[in-house]
Amino acid sequence: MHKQAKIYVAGHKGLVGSAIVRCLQKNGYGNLVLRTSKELDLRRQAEVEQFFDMEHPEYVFLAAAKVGGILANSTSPAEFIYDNLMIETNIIHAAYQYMVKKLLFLGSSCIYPRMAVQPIKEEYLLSDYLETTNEAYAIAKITGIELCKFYRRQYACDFISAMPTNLYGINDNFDLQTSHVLPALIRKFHEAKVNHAPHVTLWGTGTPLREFMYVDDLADALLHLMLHYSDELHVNVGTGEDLSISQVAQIVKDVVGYKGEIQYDTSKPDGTPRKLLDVSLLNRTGYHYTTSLRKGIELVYEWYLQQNK
Ligand code: GFB
Repeated sequence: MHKQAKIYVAGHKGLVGSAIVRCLQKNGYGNLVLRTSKELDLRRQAEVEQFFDMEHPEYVFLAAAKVGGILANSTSPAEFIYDNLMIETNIIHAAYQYMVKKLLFLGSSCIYPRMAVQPIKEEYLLSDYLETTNEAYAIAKITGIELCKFYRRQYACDFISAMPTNLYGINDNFDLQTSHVLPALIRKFHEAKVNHAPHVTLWGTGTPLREFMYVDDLADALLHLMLHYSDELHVNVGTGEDLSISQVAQIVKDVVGYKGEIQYDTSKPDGTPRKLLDVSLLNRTGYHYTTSLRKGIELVYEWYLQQNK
């Protein structure tokens, strides 16, 4: 991918898309094609084909998606499956029609079976039942992986798929109903500190284990895969390390400097007990993550304070 290549980052305003843009610009790729969802509704095939016909991007990072935490996924399954199926199908098919040189599709670690053997290898996909709280999103993302695989097989398209673990970073979603856990913890502990609240209430039991990757490390890994990986097997992207929700809550509590108590609302779902990714395939391609969880949380909290002065 030469430095003047025309690169389309679908979903460039989101947590992952904006990190990909930062990473591309940091590495000298300046010829980026970007569209907001108001400028281009990726669920409408005619609009997507018109866009590809006009712009003819050479490379595509498919980071556009409808995403959310455990509550959003479990309360809006029809939106999650419809929006994500339409977005990925339209972009992948248009990339084939308009002869995109290479496309990278982004899924999620929730594609794997709820009780998969840990750490989870890429080959465990579709080997057992999915986690019910996010099966709609998971089925849509599994379909994206299969689309890339079959377009490679039938049309020789160089379309690859990456499956990131739980992500966090600047420009995340901090809405307490729809966000993922880490931004929710940062906001909850910050607001409790500012308001001198005696306790913070978290969801579930605090016992599930999660793996967290700083989004700028993910973006580096995605550029690395775009440059160096070309095969039909999707690639897990993560740190290979996990901890409990209670443990990560303690780190956030300490970084924020909150001194009160932590309580758990067990009426809220825990979700899958664990989803640690086996990242040996990624590591064999030569990529290793660099930002520790504590450092990443410190960077995000610093950014959060700037945004909420
Ligand atoms: O990050 P999260 O919403 O999604 O929740 P998943 C992770 C764990 O944190 C769950 C607990 O056990 C939650 O119960 N948790 C505790 C909280 N307090 C909170 C809180 O205030 N907010 C949130 N959101 N969680 C998602 C999938 O699963 O993982 C998505 O639903 C996607 O589709 C994403 O795959 C990567 O990690 O459980």
